[in-house]
Amino acid sequence: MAQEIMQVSPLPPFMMNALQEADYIVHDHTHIKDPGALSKVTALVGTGAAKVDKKLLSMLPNVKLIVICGVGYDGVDVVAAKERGIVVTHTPGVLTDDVADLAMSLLLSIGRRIPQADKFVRNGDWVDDEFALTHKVSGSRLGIVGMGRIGRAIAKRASAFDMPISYTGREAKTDVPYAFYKTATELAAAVDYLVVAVPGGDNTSNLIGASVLQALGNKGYLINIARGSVVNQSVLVQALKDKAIAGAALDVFWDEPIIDPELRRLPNVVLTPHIASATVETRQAMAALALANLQAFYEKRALPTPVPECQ
Ligand code: 8YV
Repeated sequence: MAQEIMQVSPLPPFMMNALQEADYIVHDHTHIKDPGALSKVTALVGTGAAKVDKKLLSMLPNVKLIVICGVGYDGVDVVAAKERGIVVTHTPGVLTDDVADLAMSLLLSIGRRIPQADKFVRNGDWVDDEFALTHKVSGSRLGIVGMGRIGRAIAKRASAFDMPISYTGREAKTDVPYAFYKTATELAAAVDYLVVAVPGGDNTSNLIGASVLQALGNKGYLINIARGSVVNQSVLVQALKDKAIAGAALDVFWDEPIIDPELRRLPNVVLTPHIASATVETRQAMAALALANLQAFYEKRALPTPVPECQ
């Protein structure tokens, strides 16, 4: 019998196709309202952008699984899910390289002003002007907020650029050779580039605020490939306007895809549309892992990648 599942965010076509090929009946939560139909749904599927709160869960009496196609699941109320005996899965590991690659790309882009240089050439400005000198990236100091899988992959890449690496996190790790700072503010004061690589959610909301940006200073750059919620939006925009920091390169935003017009107008930013995991190879691997979790659940096998709280 075909299983009835519900998508809780738009799904990429190859995820949708894979679900349909595997014979799942996929409902869309923006269309299904009838309680009889809702009670047939046994699993929810969404991307990292999915919002699954207590209210939504209360409409779905028979849901037993939430499958997130993404490593971040901060939109899911895991506590409420666990109270109901619902297991949450995500897709760690398969996107680490892509996210770290984008973090380095953003770091180089903001440091060497690549988008601005590209615009300079396209606009014909080169004919009677010289592009302003930037600063050397190799050998500059990198601070990573969050030394998890992605933080480590960024550190590995930055090591090849001879960047001294330090980090902050809940605790010092015994298996990395990098300097540990207890707070993001102390870390920011010691580096040229500060990369945010922590999960979103209540524990990290507004972690990067005024004191961190002040410590980073007018020669420091902020890079965020984690979640917009980790950085205090208005404080960052003000710091960029005042040139209290040198610049920011952001792949994630507070209310994406709606971007603060003030931020869009600033010259000292590089902005990308949440593309850290957006390669064909990685999105396919994420979809395959999400599907593997779903299939394991219905076949009553151990789930490949439950979130840590559900292990
Ligand atoms: C995507 C992400 O936004 O994995 C995450 O946490 O933010 C991204 O990979 C996403 O979930 C796309 O499906």
